Amino acid sequence: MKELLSGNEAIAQGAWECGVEIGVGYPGTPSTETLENLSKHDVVYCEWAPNEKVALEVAIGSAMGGARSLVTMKHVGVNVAADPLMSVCNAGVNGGLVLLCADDPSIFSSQNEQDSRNYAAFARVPMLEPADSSEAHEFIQRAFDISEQFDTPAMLRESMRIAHTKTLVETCDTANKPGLKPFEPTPSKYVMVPANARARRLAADERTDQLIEFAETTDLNRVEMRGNEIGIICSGACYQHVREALPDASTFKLGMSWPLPPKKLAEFAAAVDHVYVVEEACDYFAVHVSALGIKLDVPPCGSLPQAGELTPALVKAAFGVEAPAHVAPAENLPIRFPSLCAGCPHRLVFTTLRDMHAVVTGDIGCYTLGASAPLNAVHSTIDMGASLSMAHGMELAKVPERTGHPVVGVIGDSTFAHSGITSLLGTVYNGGAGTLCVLDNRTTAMTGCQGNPCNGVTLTEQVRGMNPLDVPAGKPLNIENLCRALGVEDVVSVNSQDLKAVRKALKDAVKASDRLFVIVFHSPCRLIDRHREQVPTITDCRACGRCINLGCPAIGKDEDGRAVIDETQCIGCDQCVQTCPFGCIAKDGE
Ligand SMILES: Cc1ncc(C[n+]2csc(CCOP(=O)(O)OP(=O)(O)O)c2C)c(N)n1
Repeated sequence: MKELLSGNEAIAQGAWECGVEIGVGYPGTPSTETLENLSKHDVVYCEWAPNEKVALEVAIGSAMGGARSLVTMKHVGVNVAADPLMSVCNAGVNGGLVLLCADDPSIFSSQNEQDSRNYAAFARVPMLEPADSSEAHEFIQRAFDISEQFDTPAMLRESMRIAHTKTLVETCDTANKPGLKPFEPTPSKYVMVPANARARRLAADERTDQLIEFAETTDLNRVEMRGNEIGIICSGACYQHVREALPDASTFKLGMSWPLPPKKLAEFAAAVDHVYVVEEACDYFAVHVSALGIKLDVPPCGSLPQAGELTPALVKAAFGVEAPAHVAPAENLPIRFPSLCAGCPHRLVFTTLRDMHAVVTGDIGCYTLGASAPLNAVHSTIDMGASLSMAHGMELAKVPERTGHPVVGVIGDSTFAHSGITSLLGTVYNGGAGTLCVLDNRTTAMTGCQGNPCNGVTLTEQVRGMNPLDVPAGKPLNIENLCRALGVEDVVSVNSQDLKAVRKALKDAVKASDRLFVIVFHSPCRLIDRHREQVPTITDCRACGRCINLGCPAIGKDEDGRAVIDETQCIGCDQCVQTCPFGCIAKDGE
């Protein structure tokens, strides 16, 4: 059957067709929908792990137990999973093991730009790179075959463009299940003590030689000769850009980007006058192809950009091909800054921290928007879990004493479960002090409201229609009890929609500067709790700007600077009612 599928949908479909038994991952744009789609197939067991390291370890276990296992994550997730990856690459597999990593060139929705192909070269595991959904569907199946044939984990890399673009895919309506492989305990293969690890390292070297031979002959790597003048080495979405920008150029499309096929690349280079690499946001091919002794040319009109996603227009510009003029957007379009939603339970915590002039070590989630104007309350966002450990570091550097401003770490519920728990443990263990806030909105909002250990809603339940607010079958984590069990003595629970309570909790906590305080703010995300209350009205506004400074998208101002409420966006959360110092905002009858 022909279907129009996104790369993620195609990978899920292909994984089901080739008999994947277990899918495990941690959400992260642009990878998230892969596991959500795979879990729609009842026969495949899928779950969200608390983080990517755990996800990969679960998949290593199920693959070792004989089940074809898929693990999914975004590019930065591979950093978290790198520890098991760098050992399982030597141990190898039993049932096939494929790690899907979704890269984000141009940083549309991430904390950095990094190219996962470097991890394949680092771990010496085969890396496949589809260039459209049809290939995504095929390559996931080929990756499992390669994994089992060569006794290695394999990686499949997609970029945002491949993950979210829909193209036609020829799908099959029956799954070809190889079934579970027998499990034979083989400690010499899986117990990575030095004596075994040394032997496995040599086995991995032999495997690399076999994979290079495979790369020379596989049809995953395709030479398309269209003339002898220009030859371009490329992969993934960049192949599509090259075809569009330079339709007459010969191409070497690498469907397998690690290991490279040295002989085949040298033959291609010899067959053309000029050989170039076209890749985005990284010099992976440039470095690895040059290292094979192939001299690469610089495009006639200058190198391609080092950072960011490529487009056909950028490729054309580098090769001196005229491109249609860029159509500038219409003038005077209203500027829309990213902001927390109307009624977001994170907002009052940030307005309070801003007004207290706190130094806030932030984290990754919707609440990163606490850094945007007019909240301007967050001073760092580095990686998941860093808020709590960085707050401890700031305390060690005596920032509160030296600046007169309290340091407060702020983390979301999913991020707390991902890697905040060990950060908190480090602070407790070392006798640290300070104020740490967990913003529990009952969901992983940033990536599309997935369940997580704090609400206990499993992936299977959610795919079957469960709301994270419903009572789950899984076990929800009691954050307060966990913090107490870790040794934090001062733990308080606060309704994050109650401004007075938010202010009091934060003021009390920062006053006790020699103690460690954890405040757990609770209130559901407005995307999972969609009820709306009466919209308030504004009378005699004095244009003080306090409600405007909430940064609520439902509040604007008229020409005189007086506040106005956009009734279509307002959900009647009362944050502005509580904030107005003059009582000018109220609901009828109150
Ligand atoms: C290592 C890593 N994995 C995954 C992501 C994708 N991601 C960004 S924020 C986030 C979780 C946000 O959930 P939560 O902490 O509950 O905050 P909320 O968005 O609900 O406010 C995830 C999974 C990431 N940025 N980095």
